[in-house]
Amino acid sequence: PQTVYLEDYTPFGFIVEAVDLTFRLHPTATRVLSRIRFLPNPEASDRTFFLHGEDLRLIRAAIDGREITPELSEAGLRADVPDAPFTFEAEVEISPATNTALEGLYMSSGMYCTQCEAEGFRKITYYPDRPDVMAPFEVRIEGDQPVMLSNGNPGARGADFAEWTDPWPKPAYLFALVAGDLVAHRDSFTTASGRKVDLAIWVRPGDEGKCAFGMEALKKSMRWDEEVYGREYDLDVFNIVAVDDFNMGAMENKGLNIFNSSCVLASPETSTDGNFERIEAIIAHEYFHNWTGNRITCRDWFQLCLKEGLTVHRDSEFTSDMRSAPVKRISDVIDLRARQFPEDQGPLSHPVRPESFQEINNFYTATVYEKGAEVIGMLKRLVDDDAYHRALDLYFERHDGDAATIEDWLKVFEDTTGRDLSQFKRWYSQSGTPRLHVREEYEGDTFTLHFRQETPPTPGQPDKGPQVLPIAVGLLNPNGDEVTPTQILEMTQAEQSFTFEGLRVRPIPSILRGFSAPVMLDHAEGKDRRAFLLAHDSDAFNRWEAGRELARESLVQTVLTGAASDAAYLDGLKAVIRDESLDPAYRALMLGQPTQSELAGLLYERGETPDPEAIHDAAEGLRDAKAAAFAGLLPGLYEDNQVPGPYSPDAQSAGRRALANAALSLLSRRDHGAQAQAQYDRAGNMTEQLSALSALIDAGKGDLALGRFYDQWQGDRLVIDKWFALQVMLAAPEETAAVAERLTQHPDFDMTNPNRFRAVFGALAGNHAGFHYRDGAAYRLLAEWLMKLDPLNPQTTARMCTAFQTWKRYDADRQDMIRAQLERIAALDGLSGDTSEMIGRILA
Ligand code: DPP
Ligand code: ZN
Repeated sequence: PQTVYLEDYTPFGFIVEAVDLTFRLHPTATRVLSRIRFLPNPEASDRTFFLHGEDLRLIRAAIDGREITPELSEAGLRADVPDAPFTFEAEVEISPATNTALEGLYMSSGMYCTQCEAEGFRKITYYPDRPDVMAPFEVRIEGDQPVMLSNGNPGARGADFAEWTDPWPKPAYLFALVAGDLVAHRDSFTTASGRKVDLAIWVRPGDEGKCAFGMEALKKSMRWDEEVYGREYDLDVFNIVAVDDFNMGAMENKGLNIFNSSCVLASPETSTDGNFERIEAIIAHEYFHNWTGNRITCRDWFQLCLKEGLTVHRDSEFTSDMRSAPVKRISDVIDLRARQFPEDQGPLSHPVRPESFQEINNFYTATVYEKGAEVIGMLKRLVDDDAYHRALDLYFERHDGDAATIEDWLKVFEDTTGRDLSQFKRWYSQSGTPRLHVREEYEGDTFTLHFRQETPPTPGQPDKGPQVLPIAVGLLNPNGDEVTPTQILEMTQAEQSFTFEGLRVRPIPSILRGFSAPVMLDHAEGKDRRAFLLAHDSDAFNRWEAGRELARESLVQTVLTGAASDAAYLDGLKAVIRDESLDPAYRALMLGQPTQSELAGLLYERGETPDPEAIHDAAEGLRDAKAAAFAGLLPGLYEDNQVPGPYSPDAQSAGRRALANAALSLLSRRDHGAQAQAQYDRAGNMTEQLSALSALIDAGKGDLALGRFYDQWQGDRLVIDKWFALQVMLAAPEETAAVAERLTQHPDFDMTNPNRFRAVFGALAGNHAGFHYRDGAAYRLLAEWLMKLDPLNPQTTARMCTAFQTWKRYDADRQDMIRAQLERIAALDGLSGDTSEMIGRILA
């Protein structure tokens, strides 16, 4: 595999003026006819005419109507072309039905669909498949499918053809085609300037009843983007299609978003509250890409964070506005710590804007997306909301229609605010999670915070410079009142101190409020201090974080010394969860505790070798301790938060269910699942059904319910995914691998469906103590299945290799076992470039 470097960027030698495509659909022999108008690009020096193309059978090619015999290779086509505008034509044949990689044009349950980001269009026809080549597309689809869709606005159509015109120049990665037996859930939206847009969600017959929620989310997103960013939709139609076999969550193709069905189909009976919230966020995310991604796209794939970081930031803002902002922030930080921190602290660490790659599909990562969004959040904090929106207005005005870069992005902020962002730019180029250490000093009536930052070495980056850190700080009085409201301290040096004058009593600082920078904070506060902040902090995030810190410390002490769960933590937590003035969703988050994987990372960070079984026992012990300490409180909490009446997925109701179900999970540790069984028997929605089932499995009473659940839902692929995942996720450590292996033999296990594969193996990797069980069975099982999947679907295989990314944390025996499995995969004959790059980086 070849490595591509950011610094090697050069523009393409030609401009594409217009693209005309005709598809003659056939499962194994689809013909794609292209007519592409090229002009010499005055800004390019290299006029080599090379078009990407992979797995294509070339039938004929012509330039200006004259047949040519181009030079073909595995990667594409080269030809001699005139030094003047010309039309290139080609006819190729492809086989969607045998395309198991789910990249390019493929079939999913009899339906044709496409996935072209990042480099899938080259599997459809010969084309300069790079995001900086943008052109308007005309598409004609010929076939006998009842519904045939592409990007843009609909044109002529007949019984056996449909035509589509997309007037907005776009890169090939945003091309889409869908054809099949589909039904529409329709609606419409009138834009701020009064244009009516026809909206449709297309699904397989039988799924019509699962579209209403997604449609509402789409309309809310369209309105929100007008109100908050001044961005209107720009075509006559907006189509969404649900597809069962899809590598990603969803794809923002211009005017024709394609969704993994798990990320759009929703009904109270089959979807949990968590599913509903996620669907709303993903619909918003893909819709927001219409401006941040499509109208303004990326110059090259190194700039992926330009559209992804910004669009994740925008969808987080949207969710905060639609639901609870503190709950969203806490959830985002939980997710960042679970997915991005381990990546940034291990062998796969890379900058938000990577500088080289072999396979771009391997860089659709938590770092590019979620850390990319954190970087934008910091920028906004540093310049303030008002300047942020002025900078965004300038960005849209200046770069509409462009394929832009991070330099362009930062320049609009510099031009708007007059700030120099050259040091801030390190957030895009420097990998690794900064550690922020803080020391307090109080003298006279002056309180000083001394900060020190450092970022440990990461692959390819031994030395780091200090980063710009916006540190949100507030000060409290010992009586719990806030004496200094939140302010942003802007740290730019390796060591820096900030003073607060005129404080007659020593204040208690609340540092990094709202998680104002994605760092690991090292603040040697005692337990009492944390308990104080848990009781009094006016910043909802830091109040939660204080509880989290107490929980972490309690768990670490249990692991290292066998100490009992911390009574101060349990007392403080009790006061919070019984406080009815607090949002139930927030209280439910308070009842949660750090994941076992997070604890393993924390122990490793402190120079200890994490023992997964000891961590598992400590985590279970803390749950038991909560169940005992809150025994008097839980039944009331459970009863009071039942939500009567018909199910509604709104944030309020979901929050109450979350709290009731958190209570249920603790209750069932003492009543052996009696309450959970009662809930299972009467459950009227998936949230209640699934949490009851989890509590039953946890109490060792799940077998009967699991059987009933399967019988009830065996016709519903998405629900059966939950059935697969739950069993592996909740299996006892010593049984986890065996449970997963048994499930792979189930007739419903289908490795070619990414959702099903992830249901089993994502859950296997997520069951920390089970995955790392000392016999190594789970390592072997995962490796075996990755080797089976790689020839079929390299993208999903490569993604799942991340299960091994934390391997250096563990003891020598586990490391040996994991290394053996990684080497076994690496040695596989014909291993894909995707997987080979991932294994190489993990082993390096
Ligand atoms: N479809 C993926 C996303 O929206 C990649 N663009 O993030
Ligand atoms: Zn995206």
